[in-house]
Formats: sequence, structure tokens, C-alpha cells
Amino acid sequence: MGVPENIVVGSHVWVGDPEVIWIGGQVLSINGEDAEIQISDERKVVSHLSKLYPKDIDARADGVDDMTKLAYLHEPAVLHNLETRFAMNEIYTYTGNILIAINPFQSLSHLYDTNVMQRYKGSMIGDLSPHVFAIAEGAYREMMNEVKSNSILVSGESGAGKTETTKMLMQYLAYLGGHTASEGRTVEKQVLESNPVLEAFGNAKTVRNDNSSRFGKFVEIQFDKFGRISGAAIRTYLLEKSRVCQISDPERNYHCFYLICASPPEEKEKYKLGDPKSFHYLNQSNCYELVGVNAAQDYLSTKRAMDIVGISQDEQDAIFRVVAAILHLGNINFSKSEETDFAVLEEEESKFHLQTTAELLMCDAHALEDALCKRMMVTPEEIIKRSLDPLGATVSRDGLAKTIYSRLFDWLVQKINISIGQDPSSKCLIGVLDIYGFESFQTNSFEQFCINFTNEKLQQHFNQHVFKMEQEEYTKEGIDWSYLEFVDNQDVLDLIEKKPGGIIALLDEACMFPKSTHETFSQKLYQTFKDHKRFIKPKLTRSDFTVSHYAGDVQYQSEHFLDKNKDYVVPEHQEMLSSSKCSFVSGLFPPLSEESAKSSKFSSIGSRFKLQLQQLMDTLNLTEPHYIRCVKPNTQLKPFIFEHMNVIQQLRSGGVLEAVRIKCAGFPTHWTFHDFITRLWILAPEILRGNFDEKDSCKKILEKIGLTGYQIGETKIFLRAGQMSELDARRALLLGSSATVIQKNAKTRC
Ligand code: AOV
Ligand code: MG
Repeated sequence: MGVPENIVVGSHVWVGDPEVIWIGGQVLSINGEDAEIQISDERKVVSHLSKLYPKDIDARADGVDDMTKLAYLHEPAVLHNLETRFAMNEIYTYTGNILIAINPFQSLSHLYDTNVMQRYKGSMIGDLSPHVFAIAEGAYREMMNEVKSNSILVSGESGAGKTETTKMLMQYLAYLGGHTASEGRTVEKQVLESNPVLEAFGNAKTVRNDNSSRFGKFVEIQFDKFGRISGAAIRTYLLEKSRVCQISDPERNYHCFYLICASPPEEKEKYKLGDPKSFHYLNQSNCYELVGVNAAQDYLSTKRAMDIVGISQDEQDAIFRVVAAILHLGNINFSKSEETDFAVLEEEESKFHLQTTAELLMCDAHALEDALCKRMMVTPEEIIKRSLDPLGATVSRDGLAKTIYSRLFDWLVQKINISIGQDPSSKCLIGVLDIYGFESFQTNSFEQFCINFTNEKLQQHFNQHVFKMEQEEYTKEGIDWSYLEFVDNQDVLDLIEKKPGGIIALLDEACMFPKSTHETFSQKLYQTFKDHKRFIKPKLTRSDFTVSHYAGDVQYQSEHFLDKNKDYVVPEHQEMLSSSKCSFVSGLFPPLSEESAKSSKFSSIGSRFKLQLQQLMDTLNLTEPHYIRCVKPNTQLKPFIFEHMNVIQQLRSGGVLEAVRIKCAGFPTHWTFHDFITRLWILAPEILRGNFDEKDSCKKILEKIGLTGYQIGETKIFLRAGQMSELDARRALLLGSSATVIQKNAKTRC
């Protein structure tokens, strides 16, 4: 759809720049379809007219707190506005109802204290400056007024500030819904203290974030009819298991391992722990400490948080025993036995660690050794015990460590849920989602595939919502919205999750078929999706595949897809742990029912995740959503640095620009009659004489100019993309410019 747009000689424009992405300049001359633009005293560039965006020279120097107040709503204006505000430490900006939050990478505690909470209490969105509290307030008021559940979806890339934002939201909701008078372990305190507990066990330092959450989280806070918090439920998604036994410099393992190594001397002695450098699961990286973090203090505060969420001293002891056992387990090494190729414990030290692991897990040391080094083979005739080679035993050891850790994490989540308790009579809840953002790395595996699948799902939800909100605004103003177009990402979702025939279904099939390899799996994908618009077989690889996600193409390496999709606990490990004398440990491994023990059918992580995601979407669909898009301004994790390319990419993949696009497809510029006249009266000063009806004046101005396609609502004028720049160009002419008006038809850019 082409929209007429005016760029005139003398117009201020944004032009593409390889370094800063968009740079402001003024049109010097126009030659056919090309414009020459003065960027600075020394610099001129030539650009095709269709690549220019009008720049609003009347824009406020301090920016606008809502992107929809921009005269021209397009990518350069959005970026410039965010940068202007960020430079003034204004980290929050709205795009309609969506809050964009830029990570300041410095403490701005004055933004979050109780006084600020008090101010936001009872306020409406837009009354005060943009803030996370305003979003939480909006969700809470909507829940109370309309007796409807709400949700707040926080997204953004790693290190963008999702978890911090989520904590502030929860803090504010606890402030609104707290039982002010009560002492001790209140529900809201438990809800808040669940954060440090889950962070100790589910967060780790990565290259992107010193405190990166390695799981997704949806916290459902339930309220009673008086608006007080009465229960909560926490759901977690896909904990990164591989980190337990494999890390690379300068990342770290989960925080809890370092905390326990910094525990008081008597506890360290009990768990037979020493320097973290002595443990294989920690010393694969040279990073042991975090800047600004005191591990000894954090160990104690994690235990205090555990007290509050209702984890008993005995349970805490068992939890840390299991954590210590995993560290010792990682130090058991294997070598070839002298006579055969079979694995045996490497040296005295390995024997010590085997013994210690068994003691801490309260298992039999021989049983543990057997479970690590041997496998039962069931043939129709007999059961044979086969010994593994050293590599096989090491894989078995790491598998055991991962299984124990992930069961421990699940136990913590379940315990917190039981302890906080659900309120069955609660009619309303506010759900807060803190989930990994879109990922595209040099190498992308099954984890990235699941993460990006999640983001596709959320993106669809987001688009539908933004679209609906636009429609609602138009309906409220009584204008026709049949212009609104909407491009869905259902085709990518079908490619991934359709049953039968989607990538996950084909992966499951491959996992069930013993002879499959990642190569046969990829071949199957190539055949099946040969003509799919969203699927690409990359050149020069034999097994990679590329998915065209809404946020960009991602090339996946299929090598470990099959392994990573299989949720499998080695029966020998299961048996050994379920017979532990420690009820906590055996409780993590309840004996399998006869049927499932026999069943050879594998359990698919991909399909289970798909189901979990569908349940999450079903829950979200019953709520009124609110969105917060977190943005990481730079990769150095430092204050005051605003990297254009990085920010633009996040706005694109976070769907902010998609929301802008949806707005642009309709009537992106909404002006109140008063503002419209203030800016454009010069186009028809005679009409204003003696006419005090603003709506009527606006109508007459627009009629005089001969603009078409706009709409006049109850309180505002709704302009199509590009129309504001057309009006501004005419104004510029009248304001004395001798410039010529160049009419051109550009493709829709707003
Ligand atoms: P994430 O949750 O989005 O990443 P975090 O919430 O952990 O990111 O934020 C990363 C770091 O940025 C925090 O540890 C803080 O130092 C800083 N930060 C974030 N928001 C603020 C704020 N509003 N004020 C001050 N500092 C802030 V990940 O979990 O890695 O995807 O998986
Ligand atoms: Mg996080």
C-alpha cells in the first residue's frame, strides 16, 4: 500500500548511517528520486528518497514519555526518543500501554522507595511518569474494578533487566496487597523471599549477565476479595541442566555451589568442602567470585530466605548435602583398568570423593560405583551386567549430577508452592512472567530452539493484543478501523509445533526410532519443509537448519537435538537413589511404577515443553495482559552507554517495532483537536476566525487542504502514516521556505 509523503528541500530528515544507524540532517537538493542531505558542516550524503524518514524539528528536547505522542512514529524517532530520555536517566517510556524499560546498569534507588510507591498508588497510567509501578498499579486496579485476572509479561534479552523488573513488580504488588498489620511469615513475604531462594539455585553468571536466570518463571499471585494477597503459585520452565557439569570461562556454575563453599567452617567440615578451585564442576572456569557479592553473607541470607518460605532446618541441611554431594561426584574420575578397557576409579582421591558422595547422599558406596560404571543389559535369555569404558562412566557421572540437580530444583519450587499455599477461593490473580528473550548465537541448539519457540508464542499473543487495543481505541472514538491489517506468525508456529508434521513431532519420531541420527533427522526436515516459507536449508552444511523467526533467521545445529530431547533417568541411578537412607534424597526419586519402569517409550522434553507453554498461553488468555519490554543499552553492562544497533535489534525482536507497525497500518498519529490546531493553524488561519469549535475547525482545515483517508473521532484526529509529514511540509512552505514540494509515492513507512 503506497502512502503519499512529502519531503521537500529544507526538510529535516533521518537518513541511514552505517555507524549510528540513523542520523539527522536537512535536505539540500532533490534530484529525481535522490536527495542530497547535509548531515554536519563537513558531511553531505545522497540517499534515495524512499529511504528517508521525516524528522520532527518541533520535537521536545527532552523527548516524550509515550511514543504515540511523537509527531512521526517510525524507527528513527523511536530510537532518538529513547536515547534522549536515557541520557537524562529517564529509563521508562511508554508505547501506548507497553512499557519500555532500559537497564540503567546503576542503582537508581530513589526510583523505587516507599515514597514513590505511595505516589503511584491510585494513579492512572499517564498521570505520572512511566514506571513499572504504574503498570503494576494498572493491573491491580483493573483486577479489583473488573474482577478479572491480569498478567504482566516481562521480556527482553539476557541482562536486559527482566528479573529486576519482576522483583519490583512483586514488591509493589506486595505493598498494595500486603497484610500491613501482621507480623512474621506473611504470604507476601514468602512470595518475595521465594526470589532469592530460586536465584541461588537457578541463576548463574554468564557472559551476558552476572546474575542470569537459567529458567523461565511464571508467578501467579492470588488475591482475596479485599485485594489482599492470599496465595501464590510459581511455575518454572526448562532449567538449563548442562551448566551443572559444564561451564566455560568466564561463566560460573549455579550460585549455590559457591555459597556452600563459603559456608561457616563447621558446615564446610560437615560437607567436606574446601576451596571451590578444587572442584571439577567449578574449576573449568577461572571465575569464582562476583563483583559486589559476598558469598558467605549470601549463604546465610539464602538460608534466612529458606526459613521464611517454609523450608525446615532439616530440609535445608539435606538440600546443601545434595549440593555438596554433586561437587564431590564431579571429582570422581575414571581410567581404564589394567586388564580391560573398563572404567575403574582413577586414584585415591576419586575413592575419597566416591565415599563422600555416598555418605552425603546416604547411599551405599559400592552401589554408587556400580551405578556409575556398569549397565544392566536385558536380553530375552538373561540379564547381563556390562561395564562402561572411562568415557561412558564419565558421561554417566555427569548425567547423574544433572538429574539430581534438576530434581532438587523442582523440589524447591514445589516446596515453596506448598508452603505459600494456594487460595482456592481466590477469584483473581496477577501473573508475572519472567522468561528468556529471543536468542540467536553463533551456535544454536535445542535450548535456543525452545526459547525461540516460546518467544514466537508470546509474540503472537502480543500482536493479537496490540491489535485488539488499537481496535478498541478506534471503536471508542467511533471511527472505522477496517483499514487495520495484521500479519500473523502462525506459519512459524505451525512449522514448529503442528501435530503431526511439525519440527517437534518429527524430532520425537526420530527419538523413538533407534537408528536415527541427527543427520537422518535433518534430512527428514529438509524433505518435509522443502517449500515452507519459514524454513531454510542452509548451504554448506549437512545437518543445520534455519527457521525464519519473526525476529530474524536463526540457524540451528541439530547435533544434540535428539539427546537433549530425551528425558531419561538411567534405571541404575534411579534405583540407587530411591533406596537412599535419607528420606529427602529418596523422595527426589520416588520408585517408578511397574508399568513406567518397563515402558521403553521415551519421554520427550520438547513435547512436554510445548504442553507447558500451551497451558501458560491458556492461562494468559484468561487474563488482561500488560507488557514490559526490557532493553539492554550496551553489551559492556555499563551505565550511560547507549548503543544504537543493539537497541534497534532488541526493539525489533521484542516486538516493539512490530507494535509500531501495527499502529502504522491503521492511524498511527492521534492528535487532540487542540494540539492539532496549535501546530497547524497556519494552514488555514481564516477558518479559526470566530470559530470556537475545535472539532469543526480541524475538519475545515483538513477539508481545505484536501487530505483524504484520515478520520475524525470524538476527541482526536486520526491520521494515516505519512500524513503528518505532509501537513508539516505544507506548514514549512507557508512559514517562508521557498522550497519546492516534491510529491512522491513511497511504500508504507511510518
Ligand atoms: P535479565 O533477567 O533480563 O537477564 P536482570 O534482571 O538479571 O536481567 O538484570 C541484569 C542486571 O542489570 C542486574 O543484576 C542489575 O545489576 C542491573 N539492572 C537491571 N535492571 C535494573 C534497574 N532497574 N536498576 C538498576 N539496575 C538494574 V537473564 O536472567 O540473563 O535473561 O537469563
Ligand atoms: Mg533473569
